[in-house]
Amino acid sequence: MIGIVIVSVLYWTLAVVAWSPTDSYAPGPIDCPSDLQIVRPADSLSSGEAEYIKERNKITDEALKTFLINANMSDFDVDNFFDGLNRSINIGLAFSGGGYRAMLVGAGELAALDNRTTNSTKSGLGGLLQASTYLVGLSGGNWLVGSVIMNNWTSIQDIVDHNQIWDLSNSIANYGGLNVVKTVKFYTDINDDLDEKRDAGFDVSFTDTWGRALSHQFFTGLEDKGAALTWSGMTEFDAFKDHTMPYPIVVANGRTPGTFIISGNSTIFEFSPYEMGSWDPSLYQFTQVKYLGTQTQNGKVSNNTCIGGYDNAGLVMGTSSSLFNQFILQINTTSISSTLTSIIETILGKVSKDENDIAIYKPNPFANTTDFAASEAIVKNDTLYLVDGGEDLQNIPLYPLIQPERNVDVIFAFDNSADTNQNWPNGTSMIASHNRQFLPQGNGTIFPYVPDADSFRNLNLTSRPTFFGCDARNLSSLLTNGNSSKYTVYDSPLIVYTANRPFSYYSNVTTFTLKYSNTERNSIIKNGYEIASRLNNTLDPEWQACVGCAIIRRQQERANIEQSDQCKRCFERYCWNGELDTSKSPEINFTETGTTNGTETLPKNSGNSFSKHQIIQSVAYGLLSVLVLGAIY
Ligand SMILES: *[C@@H]1O[C@H](CO)[C@@H](O)[C@H](O)[C@H]1NC(C)=O
Ligand SMILES: *[C@@H]1O[C@H](CO)[C@@H](O)[C@H](O)[C@H]1NC(C)=O
Ligand SMILES: *[C@@H]1O[C@H](CO)[C@@H](O)[C@H](O)[C@H]1NC(C)=O
Ligand SMILES: *[C@@H]1O[C@H](CO)[C@@H](O)[C@H](O)[C@H]1NC(C)=O
Ligand SMILES: *[C@@H]1O[C@H](CO)[C@@H](O)[C@H](O)[C@H]1NC(C)=O
Ligand SMILES: *[C@@H]1O[C@H](CO)[C@@H](O)[C@H](O)[C@H]1NC(C)=O
Ligand SMILES: *[C@@H]1O[C@H](CO)[C@@H](O)[C@H](O)[C@H]1NC(C)=O
Ligand SMILES: *[C@@H]1O[C@H](CO)[C@@H](O)[C@H](O)[C@H]1NC(C)=O
Ligand SMILES: *[C@@H]1O[C@H](CO)[C@@H](O)[C@H](O)[C@H]1NC(C)=O
Ligand SMILES: *[C@@H]1O[C@H](CO)[C@@H](O)[C@H](O)[C@H]1NC(C)=O
Ligand SMILES: *[C@@H]1O[C@H](CO)[C@@H](O)[C@H](O)[C@H]1NC(C)=O
Ligand SMILES: CC(=O)N[C@H]1CO[C@H](CO)[C@@H](O)[C@@H]1O
Repeated sequence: MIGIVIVSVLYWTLAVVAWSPTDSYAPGPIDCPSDLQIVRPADSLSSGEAEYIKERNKITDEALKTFLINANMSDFDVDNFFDGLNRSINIGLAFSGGGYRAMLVGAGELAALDNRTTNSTKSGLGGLLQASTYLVGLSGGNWLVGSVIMNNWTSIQDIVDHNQIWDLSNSIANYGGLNVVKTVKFYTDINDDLDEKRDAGFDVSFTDTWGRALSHQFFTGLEDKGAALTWSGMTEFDAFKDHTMPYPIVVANGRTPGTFIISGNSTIFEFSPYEMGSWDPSLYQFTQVKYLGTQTQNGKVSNNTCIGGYDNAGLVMGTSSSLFNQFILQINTTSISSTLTSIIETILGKVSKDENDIAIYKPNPFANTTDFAASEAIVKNDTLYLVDGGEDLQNIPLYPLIQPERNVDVIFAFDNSADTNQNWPNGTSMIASHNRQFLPQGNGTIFPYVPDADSFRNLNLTSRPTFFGCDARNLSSLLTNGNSSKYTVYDSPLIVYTANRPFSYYSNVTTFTLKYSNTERNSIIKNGYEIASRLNNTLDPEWQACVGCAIIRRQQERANIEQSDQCKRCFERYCWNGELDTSKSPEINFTETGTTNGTETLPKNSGNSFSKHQIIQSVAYGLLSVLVLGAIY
């Protein structure tokens, strides 16, 4: 048994060709055509994505047929529906941020959609993942997406069964637990990696440390713990080459230099396998991920020298989740000892002075790009500053999926945010995404109407999945906002919103809980499965069919096809009908133990600050070790 494990790990290490040119964390020169233009305006999909989607759609068409047949929809002829299609149905999946909670609840939700999960086609929505075109993650949700993708398109079933990654039994700051030697090696290895990048002539930021640390949990099977694993390298995986995986996207925010708070008009960046950049008018450009680190002049490679290996997979995942910024913001609100606070503030103070609290991408590929529209702040700086994708409150990464160029029909939005005091979602992220369309940064995108946070709670819109934008024609008043003559309301996807709820486990652990036993980890994953499957399809035996109704809705509207009676019933059950209830409701207490059926209105009262305290302590010790070791080595 042990022999098999060792052999398979070795095989994997040798077979992956996703490495940086230096075979280490340091970026280094790679060949590229002379005068290569690596920046382009964001007026279309990249050719790489367009090609991928074309091939992927051949697979999703078939997988969607299978899913819809399995969904047992009445008065609906699957073949007939597909015969009438002149395009493919594009399904987008979006997994929110929220630390390990979001990663693990999201993992259960993903498992419910994955036909590789045992029995998921019966007790879940198995096959929906196979029928999906896009898979998007942000912060904790990006750890989920990145872990699955960058481990050769593994499955949650496999992660849980074989325990090769996601050992969270010790906090990341205390990696070895009682094994102090292991912890010391963890920090010295990270320190060495950072030195190599520095020695190669590149600035490192705190996010480099964070990304390397995360990689130890996510790329455990690799001998170098992912030091040389590149994000663009995923294009070398079989599951990418044969288009088995949905097209993955990870979201981060641009931070205006000199500010901490990110507003709704921040620039939203996305990392896809081929490109990094933004659709927002404040940038409206994309560059090739593979060549990050390359010196450019007006988007052209300077000096005929390209750099590779800068796009380390852990760095990209760490960028989308630069949670440490939030410690800086929250440190004064906690009750930790003043000595410790001052130590942490000293460390963090040091870091932030050099703008090191955020991810530094230097050289900035967009520097001096005068040919395309873009804001002064981003283009005029030699450094590109990126932070956690959730810092503009849009904690569900919906933005890449509402871009009309992507032609998405339906988005499954999994919200595992901690909005309320008790760490449950309350729709804040949906509201932020709705509001953004009215800002200049919205740039003609359409996002359906959503109610306020009180109504989300009072109308039980977080107790069960809720469909938004059920009737595209109702969105026509949104179309006039922005210069959108090019688009129609049918370009705005229907959104199936699903919030974190307790079924068999209280999966509302705080965002800063860093330590999970395998039992706890698996319980949260199981609860996630129950959320997405409406308790294994027991709360609503028609749940699969209702999901089918949501998927085909936009096409039915486009083609003017009447919904079946079953779909009409589904929509009455799941669509938000525009009703509001803004009252401040009284608290309702419900049992802390045992299984709930997930439908109760959740109480509002004060949460705890204990684990925040704990985490800041362990982060402080971790940082201290880095500093101490940094001084020694
Ligand atoms: C990735 O997984 C596929 C099966 O899904 C396997 O055929 C392939 O060898 C694996 N690749 C690596 C590099 O391990
Ligand atoms: C999962 O779905 C894919 C695509 O439809 C299919 O090729 C594969 O056989 C299915 N796997 C299982 C275990 O059902
Ligand atoms: C899968 O379903 C079968 C038949 O209903 C059942 O016997 C089996 O225990 C299930 N397996 C799991 C892992 O749930
Ligand atoms: C780039 O942004 C940083 C951080 O705000 C600032 O200190 C620096 O002066 C800027 N550089 C240029 C060339 O504007
Ligand atoms: C965002 O909007 C606010 C208010 O409209 C404005 O003060 C601020 O400068 C804007 N920030 C950016 C980065 O555009
Ligand atoms: C051009 O490349 C050479 C060799 O790599 C290097 O020595 C030189 O500094 C580079 N010049 C610029 C302007 O980057
Ligand atoms: C925390 O409080 C101290 C003292 O009041 C202040 O100097 C510091 O800037 C505050 N830090 C943050 C992140 O607000
Ligand atoms: C922009 O171009 C000017 C003129 O070539 C140069 O001096 C400046 O350093 C460039 N700025 C950046 C951020 O590359
Ligand atoms: C919803 O969450 C936001 C963000 O945490 C919070 O500010 C707001 O008070 C919450 N509102 C309700 C009604 O729960
Ligand atoms: C989780 O939710 C339950 C019920 O709302 C609440 O009693 C508990 O305090 C919450 N736990 C955390 C860590 O917020
Ligand atoms: C929300 O759920 C609670 C508890 O199950 C129920 O009492 C209430 O009537 C529901 N409200 C609506 C608008 O469905
Ligand atoms: C539809 C729309 O408004 N698109 C605009 C997005 O922003 C870019 C850059 O400012 C414009 O060129 C587009 O026309």
